[in-house]
Amino acid sequence: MPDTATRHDWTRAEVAALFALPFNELLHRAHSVHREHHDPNAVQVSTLLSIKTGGCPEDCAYCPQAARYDTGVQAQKLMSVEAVLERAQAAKDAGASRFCMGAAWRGPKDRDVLKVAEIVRAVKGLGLETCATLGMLSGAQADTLKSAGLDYYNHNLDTAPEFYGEVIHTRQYQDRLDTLEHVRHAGMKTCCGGIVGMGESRDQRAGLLQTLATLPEHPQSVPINQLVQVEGTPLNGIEALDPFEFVRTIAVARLLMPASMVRLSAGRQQMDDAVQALCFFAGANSIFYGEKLLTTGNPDVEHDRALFRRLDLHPLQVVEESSTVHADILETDAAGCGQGCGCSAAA
Ligand code: SAM
Ligand code: DTB
Ligand code: SF4
Repeated sequence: MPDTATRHDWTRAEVAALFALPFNELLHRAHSVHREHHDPNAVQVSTLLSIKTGGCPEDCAYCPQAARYDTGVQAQKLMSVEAVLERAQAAKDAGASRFCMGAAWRGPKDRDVLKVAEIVRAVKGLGLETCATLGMLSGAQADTLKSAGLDYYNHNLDTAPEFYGEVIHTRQYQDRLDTLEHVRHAGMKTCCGGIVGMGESRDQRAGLLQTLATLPEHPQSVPINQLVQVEGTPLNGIEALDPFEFVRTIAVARLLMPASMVRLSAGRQQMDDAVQALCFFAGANSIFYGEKLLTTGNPDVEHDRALFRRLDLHPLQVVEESSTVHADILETDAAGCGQGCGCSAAA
């Protein structure tokens, strides 16, 4: 039987042993744990918007928004509240339950935080869950965002501690851990994961997941990104990861953090539908929905609607304290099962 107790003391060797399980055994265990904690047919749907694009001073070797790489990304300043609100309304109308806003900053200035706080208040007012990823935050900045109604803060560890220095030189792993501490202390939920396919070893993928699973609390959302290779970035042209290794990473994340939402994040546009289906079986239960991530592509909406239909998946309805955020990315089917999946099963 799978070990279903939620643990915070995983060792690297234990995590590596999970990666080394026969593929079918690993997927069986991960799916069993998944079913104990989640509806296996429900997928949480988030939409992502780049509210401040490009021109970033950091040197993350994967990122098209770093100013130092010639990637063709045009730097843009912070969007206005009105412009973001329009996009948030469109995301809500398209069926997203969470709106995630990304900014290409090393960390925001205090005056930027005040502007983002205004944006968060407005988006929250639409009845959407809010998430932001703005780089490093001080404790006071995290408090300001929490007061504005920010539900989640996305800040990824990205890779194993010992591989971090090969990918990013302009900040330290400890800086990431410190920001996560400020976010937790402010009372926000953390969205924290990483990127695979950057040339790391399997043991280093295990190291990333072990670090995530031994944080003071498991991140409520765990985005697993597959590297999107972008021309002009140092990691462009690197050997692509075996898709089954990506599925294994999702499965191990599910086993280590049973109650968290595991997001099949960047890289879906480059991924075969069958691989995505395996990821959902292995325990992924969240996606970004909409044609763009921050600067790169995501599957188009029609494609995802069809995929949900083909796999009988339905968008997760998020229950908030005072209301339910209804997520329905498919046409309503009055005669269907009532879960917004467009199927013809009776309620
Ligand atoms: N600047 C802030 C930061 O780095 O925390 C927020 C925005 S940054 C673009 C958010 C995350 O996007 C990164 O931590 C990384 O995990 C992910 N990301 C960036 N470029 C990517 C790529 N080419 N492929 C996959 N994930 C990527
Ligand atoms: C996360 O883990 N992945 C998203 C979100 N958090 C902000 C970002 C993916 C970015 C992919 C590259 C791009 O579109 O620029
Ligand atoms: Fe800047 Fe974030 Fe991109 Fe790194 S990942 S270059 S910090 S935008």
